[in-house]
Amino acid sequence: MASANKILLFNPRAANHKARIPNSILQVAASINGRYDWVIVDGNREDNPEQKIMDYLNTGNFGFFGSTVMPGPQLKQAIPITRRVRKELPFVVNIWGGYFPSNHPKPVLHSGYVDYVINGVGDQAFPQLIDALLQQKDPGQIHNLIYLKDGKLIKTHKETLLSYDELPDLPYERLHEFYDIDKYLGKSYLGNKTIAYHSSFGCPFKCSFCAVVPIYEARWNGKSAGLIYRDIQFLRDRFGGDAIEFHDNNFFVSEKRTVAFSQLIRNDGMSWWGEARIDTLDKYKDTSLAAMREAGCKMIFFGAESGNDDLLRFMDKGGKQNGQQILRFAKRLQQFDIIPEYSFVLGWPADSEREALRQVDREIEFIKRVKATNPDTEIIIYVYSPVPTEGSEMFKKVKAQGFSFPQRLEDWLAPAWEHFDLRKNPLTPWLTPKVIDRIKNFETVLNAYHPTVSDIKLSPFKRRAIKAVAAWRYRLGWHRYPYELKALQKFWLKYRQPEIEGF
Ligand code: B12
Ligand code: SF4
Repeated sequence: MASANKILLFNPRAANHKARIPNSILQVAASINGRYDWVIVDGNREDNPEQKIMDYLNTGNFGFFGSTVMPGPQLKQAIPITRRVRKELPFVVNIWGGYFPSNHPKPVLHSGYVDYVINGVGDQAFPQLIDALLQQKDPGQIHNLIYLKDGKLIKTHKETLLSYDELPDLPYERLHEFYDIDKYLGKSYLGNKTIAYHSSFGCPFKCSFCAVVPIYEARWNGKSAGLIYRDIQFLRDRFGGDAIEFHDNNFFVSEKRTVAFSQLIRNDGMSWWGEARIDTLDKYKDTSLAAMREAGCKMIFFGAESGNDDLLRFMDKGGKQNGQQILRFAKRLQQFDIIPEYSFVLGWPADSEREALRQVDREIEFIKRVKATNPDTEIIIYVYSPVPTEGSEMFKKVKAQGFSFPQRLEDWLAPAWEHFDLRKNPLTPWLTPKVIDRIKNFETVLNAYHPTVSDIKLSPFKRRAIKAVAAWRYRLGWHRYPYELKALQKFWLKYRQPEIEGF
């Protein structure tokens, strides 16, 4: 079908409530905008995205179906829909990109219905692949591609980084023709119309548990402050955006860029949030932290991970972060009225249930110390879920203990693997139900005794009430069977999980 060169880009449903600007797929759209005709289907904004996709493709004008895929719930739409496209329209080329296929290309390509995986950044690889396929050229010279040739997996050279400043602008106006952008700018702790913005590739560190590492191999490139500010001004003036969530893996790598952005935005009255490392931000000057707060930086997410220095070393946290620093830094941020949001990962690989329980108890004790040091600190708890960081000591230990990922793509749809992706129910041999219960029960008590400020629906009365009910448990360390708290939480509390239901 020579005329079938339109491209359908799909963002499978990832959020149950708050749909936000689908930056992954929008940036891919930017790479072909003006060169190829494209449409976008956002699963977060459609009741029946499958029907919509089939209606588009059945026009016969489309040659390419591209889907972005994170692990977890996005697979629930990406797998069956891509499979159906292959079955009913075998001439359409199916291309997946994003963290899941980049980190798990084998099951994806061996499924028989995904033809190409874009490995990491797609801004050059995607248009080049479309060009090659339309011109019937061998795609073997294109960087960042994974595909099967004669049943063999081919991985082309990996370009880990591109210069963000040289990328084309995101086609917001065109997205608005498909989906009203106002509805992407939701109410949050930060504001009434919160913009989701992504301003940098990668991360310069190599934590051994992190999915960003195999993709970017410890490299980072950020858009310059002036260009970020220009986009934010546009989204503010055109669509009424009044707050920003920076979706970068590590927004604060460059102090110079952060300060420059703060200076630009300081008079706009916009609140903002982003993700950082404790050791990086601890090196920032006091004047920089003050400038950030003055410019609207209200809260920062940090991977604190653990209070145990041996574990921090084991996870390659750069060797620069330690328990004392985590505590001290929580206090330091308090002076600047910036809320530290610390995430801890519990359930690291352990040789026995006893050891796993001991680790969990130590972390619980540490988290309580953090709260005592700066009660404003928000705590997020994850359960460790392995990612394929080949070569790291962590992943070696994980494999040695008998853990392996599913080999068939469909197997990722099993509820247990979905929960695994959500970092809630690991399929890791060392985490027995007893260990999981201990983590969950503590989480329940902690979130009742310290309800999150970001739950904007929780009234001061409910906040006080739930805290009072939980007080004895928190103080005495009696976390078992917290049924009364679970009942109250069900009605009142919404535990903040930045990457599950929104930041
Ligand atoms: C926004 C976001 C979300 C949003 C949803 C986004 C959406 N699509 O609607 C929400 C908050 C719902 C979310 C949820 C989850 N997320 Co999330 N999310 C992100 C975040 C912060 C930004 C994504 C983004 O917009 N990036 C900007 C774009 C430009 O970059 P990109 O996605 O990498 O895209 C480039 C390439 O990957 C490639 N590409 C990507 N897609 C495609 C598609 C095609 C066709 C092509 C050709 C190329 C291509 O080209 C793009 C341009 O270069 C990322 C971290 C990050 N900074 O990327 C985590 C991230 C992707 N999420 C992650 C995870 C694990 C989750 C969860 C599954 C679990 C959890 N507990 O966090 C949940 C799932 C919950 C659910 N209900 O689905 C992990 C994935 C790691 C992994 N193990 O593989 C990340 C990397 C965070 C992290 N560091 O751990 N997430
Ligand atoms: S600092 Fe954060 S994003 Fe960077 S490698 Fe470590 S966990 Fe991943």
